[in-house]
Amino acid sequence: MKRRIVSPCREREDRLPPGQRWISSLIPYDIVDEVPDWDMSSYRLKVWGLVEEPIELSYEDILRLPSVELLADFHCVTRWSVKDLLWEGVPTALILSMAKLKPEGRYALIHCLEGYTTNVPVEYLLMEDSILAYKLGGKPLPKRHGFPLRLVIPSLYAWKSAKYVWGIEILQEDTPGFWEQRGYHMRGDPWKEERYW
Ligand SMILES: Nc1nc2c(c(=O)[nH]1)N[C@H]1C(S)=C(S)[C@@H](COP(=O)(O)O)O[C@H]1N2
Ligand SMILES: [Mo]
Repeated sequence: MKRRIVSPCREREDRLPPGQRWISSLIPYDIVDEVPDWDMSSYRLKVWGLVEEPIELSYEDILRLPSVELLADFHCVTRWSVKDLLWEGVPTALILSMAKLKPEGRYALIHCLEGYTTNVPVEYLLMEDSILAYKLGGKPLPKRHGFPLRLVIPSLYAWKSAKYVWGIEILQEDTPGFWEQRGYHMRGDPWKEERYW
């Protein structure tokens, strides 16, 4: 049996963060109108920056890594939340341990295939319920929800759960991504309503 992780956020007494309401299913949000198709033969997940051993993994390499199932809620800053999504993928902590984080590497900038970026403190990538997902609801991740690989960080607003991920850049300084440059919060904790500046 695959290891199943239940996000601790889902077990909180205040499971629904302040100012949110439950809706029944995900609404796709994208910064581009047309999400391009990717050439999967040349796709690589890269981790670089403040790590001892930069890594490059093909999609096949990723599918061979130990994976987990993750049951988690999803909270968009536009005030909708979705309960109990079942993801499957590789813990981001595993990927970072393969790359051997340097102690001064405290922030990550996540790079996506269509040009989106978002920044997260490394401690959030080390949480047991943060994964790079390639399945949703037991099926291969649909393109509109982030194929080939998407980050899922249940303890932050959904704009940090980047779709179409190809890169994790480890940095010393917190460096704003796409929405963070446009006024979204540098951290984005839904229970603290860290929506905008
Ligand atoms: N690459 C990429 N990831 C992204 C976005 C985006 O525009 N590009 N939008 C974010 C936002 S604002 C939200 S609410 C969620 C939506 O996830 P969904 O499209 O799977 O519903 O994806 C996040 N990840
Ligand atoms: Mo969002």
